[in-house]
Amino acid sequence: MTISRRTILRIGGGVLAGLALPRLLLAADAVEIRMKGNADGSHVWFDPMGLRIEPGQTVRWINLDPGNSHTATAYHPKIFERPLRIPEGAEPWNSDYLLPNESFSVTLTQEGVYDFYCVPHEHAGMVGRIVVGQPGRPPAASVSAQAAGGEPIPDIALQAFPPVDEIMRRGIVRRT
Ligand SMILES: [Cu+2]
Repeated sequence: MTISRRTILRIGGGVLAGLALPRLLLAADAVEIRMKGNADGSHVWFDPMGLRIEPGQTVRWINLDPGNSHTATAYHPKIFERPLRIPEGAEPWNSDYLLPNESFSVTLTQEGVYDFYCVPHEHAGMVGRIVVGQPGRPPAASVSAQAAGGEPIPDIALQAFPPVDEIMRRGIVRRT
C-alpha cells in the first residue's frame, strides 16, 4: 500500500508518523470518493459510500463540501484504537483533516473489505466501505466489530455500511 497526499499535514501529524511513508503520486487512474455535505451541514456523506475496485487501484478522497473539513480514516487499532475493519495485515490510513478541495489517496493492494469513517462525522453516519477484489470471507466487521478496545462504533455508522454483496453486484453504491 502506498499513501500520498497533496497537502501538508496540519493537525495531529504525529499520529501518522511511523505508519506509512507518504509520497507524491500522480493518481490519474484513481477512483474518486467525494466528501459531501448539504448547505446547512445537517447531512454529510461519502459519495459513493460503497465501492468495488481491483487490487492495486488507487482511491482518492476529495472534499467537495465547502462547509466542512472531513477525514477518510481506516478502522484499525493503530489509529485511535478503533476496531479492526480492514483485512488483517493491510496498512491502515488516516487522511487527517481535509479542507474543501483537498484530497488524499491510498492504493489498496490486498484483497478484502475495508471500512473507513470520517473522524468528526462518524456519529452522523459518515462511513464508507471499499471491496478490493474478491473478499474471501465476511469482513472483520461482522465478527469483531466491537472486539477491540477503544470507542465502539456507533449504531448509526454500523447501519450505514453498504452490504458487501450489494457492492459486489453494483460496483458503486451511493447514499439513498
Ligand atoms: Cu466528515
